[in-house]
Amino acid sequence: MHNHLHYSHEVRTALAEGLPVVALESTLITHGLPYPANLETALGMERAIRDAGATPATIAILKGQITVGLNVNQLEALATAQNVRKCSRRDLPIAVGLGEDGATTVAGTMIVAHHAGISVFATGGIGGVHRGQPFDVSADLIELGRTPVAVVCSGAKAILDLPLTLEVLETHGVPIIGLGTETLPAFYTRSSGLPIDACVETPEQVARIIKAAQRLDAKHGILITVPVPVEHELQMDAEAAIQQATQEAHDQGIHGKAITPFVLGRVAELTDGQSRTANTALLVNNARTAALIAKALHFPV
Ligand code: PSU
Ligand code: MN
Repeated sequence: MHNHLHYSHEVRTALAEGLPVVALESTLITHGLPYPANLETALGMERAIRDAGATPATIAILKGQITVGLNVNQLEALATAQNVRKCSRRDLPIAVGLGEDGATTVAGTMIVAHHAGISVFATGGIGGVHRGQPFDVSADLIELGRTPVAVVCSGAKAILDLPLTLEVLETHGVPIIGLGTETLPAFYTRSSGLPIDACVETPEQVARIIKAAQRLDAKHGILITVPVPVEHELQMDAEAAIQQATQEAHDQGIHGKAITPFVLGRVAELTDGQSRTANTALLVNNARTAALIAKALHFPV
């Protein structure tokens, strides 16, 4: 355990006792979902992890202090705050050095989780390669290539170029495992049709792969993909809504950090809220699944 990190009492105790802990990111709270859905989802993910018998550790930077495990008041403050810095690898020293509030992305959360000794992390979709902009590659992919944390997700953000994202992950040596799926999940829907590296059926099998990577002294992460639950899969054509929203963002000159919130908000409108239902359902399901994997890692049968 690194002492430059601040731990909640609950997380500190769980780590000291060698109990299963699941890391959670905070960018989905500040930049991924609107209030109050963001707070409800964050609390729902924490509850799912506790119900499954593990301890949740939501990670963020509070006034420059890297914090592992947030209480309800801290989650609520983040969920309603404006102008929180979105912290990927390059942003962490800035937020810490300047005493700012920061929300960690997948990359930022992996770095802190690894320092804290947490090896399983749950989220919705990782960053990836942007459509039509093959040099706009999320730092998430590079981090997966160099930090040994298992990331449980439902694929990449729906607005990305999935085939190119898979190519970059392959280059960086990141295994992509499907838990209950033979293809890469497409976030709002269960299958993109794209091939992945292995299909397994149980959290115990995932734990065996993580253990094998640890024995190999692997420096890279592992991507564990879990499809959105069948009953919450988007029924309409997600692709058409995503393309329309992306075109509107382009036409209105929206770019940079503003693109994801704009596109996700428009997709929610265009799908009558169905995309948001799928998004929250997969987040809670991934949290629960990550807890089962963490338990299988800590208490092998
Ligand atoms: N997926 C979503 N919404 C989000 C994100 C992912 O549906 O807001 C966040 C995650 O925190 C992810 C980050 O790590 O976006 C990637 O951002 P970038 O492309 O700037 O690296
Ligand atoms: Mn990006």
